[in-house]
Amino acid sequence: MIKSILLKSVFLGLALMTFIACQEKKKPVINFPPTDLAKADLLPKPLLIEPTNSAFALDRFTVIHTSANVDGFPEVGQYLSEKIKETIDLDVPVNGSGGENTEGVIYLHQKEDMDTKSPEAYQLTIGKDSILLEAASAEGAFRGIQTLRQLIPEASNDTLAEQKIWPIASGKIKDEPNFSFRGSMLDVARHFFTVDDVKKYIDLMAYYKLNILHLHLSDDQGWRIEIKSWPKLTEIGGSTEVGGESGGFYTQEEYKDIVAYATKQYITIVPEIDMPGHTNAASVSYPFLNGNGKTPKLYEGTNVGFSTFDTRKDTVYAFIDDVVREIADMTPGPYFHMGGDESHVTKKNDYIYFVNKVEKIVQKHGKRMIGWDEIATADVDSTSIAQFWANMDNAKKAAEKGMKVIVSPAKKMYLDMQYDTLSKYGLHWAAYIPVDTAYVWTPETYAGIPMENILGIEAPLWSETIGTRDALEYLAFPRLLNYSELSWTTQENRDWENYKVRLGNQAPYLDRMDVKFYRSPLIDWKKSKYSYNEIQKD
Ligand code: TNX
Repeated sequence: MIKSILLKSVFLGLALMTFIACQEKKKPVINFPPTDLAKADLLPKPLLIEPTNSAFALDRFTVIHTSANVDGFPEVGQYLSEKIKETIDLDVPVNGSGGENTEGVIYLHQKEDMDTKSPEAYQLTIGKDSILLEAASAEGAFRGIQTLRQLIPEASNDTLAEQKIWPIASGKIKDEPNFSFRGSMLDVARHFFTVDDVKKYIDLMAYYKLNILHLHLSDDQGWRIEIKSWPKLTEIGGSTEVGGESGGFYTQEEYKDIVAYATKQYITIVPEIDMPGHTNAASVSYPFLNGNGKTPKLYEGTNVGFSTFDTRKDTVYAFIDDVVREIADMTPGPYFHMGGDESHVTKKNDYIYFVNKVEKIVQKHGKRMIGWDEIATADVDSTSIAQFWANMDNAKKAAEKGMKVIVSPAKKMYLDMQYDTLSKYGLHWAAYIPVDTAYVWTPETYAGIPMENILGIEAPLWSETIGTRDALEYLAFPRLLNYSELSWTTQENRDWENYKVRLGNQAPYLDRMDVKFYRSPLIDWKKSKYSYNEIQKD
């Protein structure tokens, strides 16, 4: 009896929805979930959400219209259209005809006075008939469309109807980032990762509003970027990796391709050439660089701190000038990272002398120098940036010098730290970092330096223990999403209990993207047709 009543009401519901959907154009009144914008699974959580408890119907009559003569807006509209197509197989034309009709339009509109300084700020006003996304710059519009993408349901609400509708909860969102520098780092030196691996990582970063990708391009075990004036760096230095595997490197064309791919998604590439330590691969290629008196051989192990450049040789600086010049020429972003960590066999005075010299070279080529926190022990300029990873005193020293600091504490943010003792990959020299530990801390106060000195945060992924994309994804996901929220969302808006529900609801997206993320038992992962675990069971 109960069963038949239930069946009848399901049938009636479906019939009603089909009827609504079959009405010729003219938007139906939509009164089914999701209509509460405040409950949407947005990650990172926006600054302000005001629900109006109705919905916009995304369907095959929807079009996108953008500010036409503003740099980047039409491209952002095109990007949104492509992502909608990829996700739900719906064609949404951009800047074609039909936009005069005020129903079913997504507007991407430039608004110069956003009453905030952040170029990444945006406002979304979702009504029944239109969605208005306003931003002062295309960068802001790009961040805003990530929010919009996250609001589109994975499946339409009326799968049996001819006219499918994807309802988007209505209301207003005002949003801007907590930090302007929101990064992650890939160590492509200990193990090499292909251009496609990096591009997939960039796609995922963009969806979660991260905007900096730092590439660790050289280390003892490998040199990964073609330098035309010093070809043996990649011929010899790029030939191996940890464990004796075959290594690899990016040609300049490939590097430029990565940069262009990132730029299109408003992500800045920060190239790192680590020196004066972590330079064995360079010194094997050109032994004159070597300063520790030993004849170097290719290195496939995982020890650190045994190599150094000769800091008192002019030819070493001529070499560095070429390397910085060639890389700076291909890098539109403002930064060049010179490493500077763990130079255990470089004498203190030599280290200071070296960092000062390299800083001048980096500046000469128009870039702002970043280095790991040890560089604060040299006489660095206040325009240079220290990346705090281990030594709090160095972070404080940097702030005292008026430098900006990037917060990347190994104990909280190293993506290569194991989740727990059972983790398949990773190290644990700094800590075990389960998913909650990676979220429940405060980057704003952790380093004990004033907020105005904090440029932002970055989560590095070192690759001693990972050689495949699956292994990379196991360590990076889901924790990268935690860092997206820690960097974008204000402290007042962060809450673990609330976050963990939104995180669990990212599983359908991550599965669709075929991300082999670690299904932490702390999280209730939402199931979907894309769940690879489910597929494997079939
Ligand atoms: C420390 S962090 C390093 C890296 C290692 C990493 C492993 C830093 C500046 N140096 O060389 O890969 O630990 O977790």
